[in-house]
Amino acid sequence: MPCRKSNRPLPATLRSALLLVTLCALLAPAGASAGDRPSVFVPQSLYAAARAEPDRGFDVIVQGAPNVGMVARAVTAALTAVPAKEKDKAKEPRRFTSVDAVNVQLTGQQLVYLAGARDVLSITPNTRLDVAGFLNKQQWPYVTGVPKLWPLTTSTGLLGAPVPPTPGIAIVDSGVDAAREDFGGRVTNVDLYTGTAQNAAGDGRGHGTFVASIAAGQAAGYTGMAPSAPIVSLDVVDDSGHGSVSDLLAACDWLLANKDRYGIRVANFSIYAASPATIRFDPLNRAVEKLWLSGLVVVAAAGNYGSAAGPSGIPYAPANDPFVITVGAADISGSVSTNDDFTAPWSAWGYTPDGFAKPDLSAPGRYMVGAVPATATMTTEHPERVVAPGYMQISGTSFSAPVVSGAAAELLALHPSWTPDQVKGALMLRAKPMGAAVPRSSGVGEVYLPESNTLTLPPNPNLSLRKFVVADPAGGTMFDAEAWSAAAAADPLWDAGTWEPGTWEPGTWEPSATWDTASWISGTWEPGTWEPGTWEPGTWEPSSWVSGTWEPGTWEPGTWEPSTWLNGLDAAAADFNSAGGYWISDLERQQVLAELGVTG
Ligand SMILES: [Ca+2]
Ligand SMILES: [Ca+2]
Repeated sequence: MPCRKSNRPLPATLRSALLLVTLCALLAPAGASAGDRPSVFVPQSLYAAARAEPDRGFDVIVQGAPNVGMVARAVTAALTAVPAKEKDKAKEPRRFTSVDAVNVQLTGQQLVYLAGARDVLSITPNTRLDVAGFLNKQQWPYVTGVPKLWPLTTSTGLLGAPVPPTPGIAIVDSGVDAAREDFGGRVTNVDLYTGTAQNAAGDGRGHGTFVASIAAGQAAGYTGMAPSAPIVSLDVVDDSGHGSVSDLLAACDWLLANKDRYGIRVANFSIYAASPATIRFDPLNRAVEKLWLSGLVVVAAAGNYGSAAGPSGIPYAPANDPFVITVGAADISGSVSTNDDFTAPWSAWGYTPDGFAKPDLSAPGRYMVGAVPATATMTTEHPERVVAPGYMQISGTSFSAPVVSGAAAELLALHPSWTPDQVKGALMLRAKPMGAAVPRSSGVGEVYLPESNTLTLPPNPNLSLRKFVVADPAGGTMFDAEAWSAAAAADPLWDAGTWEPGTWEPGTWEPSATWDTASWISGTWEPGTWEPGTWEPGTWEPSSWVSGTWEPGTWEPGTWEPSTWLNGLDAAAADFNSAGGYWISDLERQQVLAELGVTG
């Protein structure tokens, strides 16, 4: 029995001990009985932190083993056996009656000591979020793999702040209902709407609340991608679903001026201008490029004007911009595997007027369930889409974009040094092929976070554009679209010389089935597809109004599919639960205590 307490000498290295831990983790559930239960469940990140900082305080919940009722005594024993220094002594332990558990502040040393106590079941962080809330009844979060990252990004330190901190996500939309439990008080609302139509405080439309809940909701059963990310809502859309390019530009201004103050590193645009645009002249392109070059990851919805008949092209800003991450909508076919996934028939794809292939990648976006205020116009106009009080089921690239925005925030929490280019490269390089998608319709494939997260040096998919980044007379840098245009017109192979294989990790590049290497090498711009005549000034519409971009394509009839819901704790959810921690063997605990000079 490899997990039985052993009297053998301790292994020479911790590596050996960890190997045994792994084996125990695999074997314990089947072989362990109550009598020889080997260990205590501790999230891996918490245990590692306790090991690294034995004198630091950790605010934790210690839960007792079933039917023992001895957890308080075990905690007291630990506090006595491993006394904290006077300055580290914290508040009195708080005992609960509904569960045999104690909330206590332990030093790292005390935590390690308690991790082997016979009467303890688990030691988990006293998060400011409801741990049970990190569960989504839908399948789409498990397609992205994000639940595997939650244990790394949602634990909290002594002061209750997430460790590591997740950067803020700006939701440029119709506003966000800040009072909902979905957001746990993480929302800052900024009203930038200057039109004359009704624009209720919070979110009179409902669209922005839905988008925010997909990106960063925390409610039980409806957890979004980055449940501890601060949310900054920039309201530019009125209660009927309309806004203006002018207000969108004002939102970009606001972000440029305030992103650092609010810790914002991701901006979500599930919205696009109604007039075709070229990056040579469009102010919205210029504005989002400025944000990108200033360190902000800009994520844009591809649009819902696609057709099953063939590519629609991507003529609208900001989705047409080569720098930003443009996201198409995947239909996950009611399964977590991407083998049967395909591009939603209304999800736009194809070339931009400047010849760039879009979208860059895809994310689940069909039959999504998210938060909408009960009084919002989306609810009153489409009551048939309400699947639970305060929650609707809708489809659209509007809801694929926040999946990627949340994914970007998760990656930046774990890799704070990554640039927007690197975040885009990590997401694209490790996207999963969509087995049933029309070639090229999904970009490189579907976002899959666990593998993006393991990259150490993500490639820069915007590398070929970088030589056109110049000093901005107004400060910082800017993209010289005219210089790029001239170079592209003069030389169809304009970017061939900028390709640097060295930026890729050897052997990591795996072209997806839906994207070929040639298009990637050319920075998603294909020689020969760019024609100056593609964009005609005559196609401009004088109106500066942004259309209600989520309608009508997203109100699909008959979209309700019970099969897209998880039934209880299925395999995907169970995978998340087991991925968050490991079982610490008695052997390892003894070794750690020996290192600390404590007798266990
Ligand atoms: Ca609004
Ligand atoms: Ca699937």
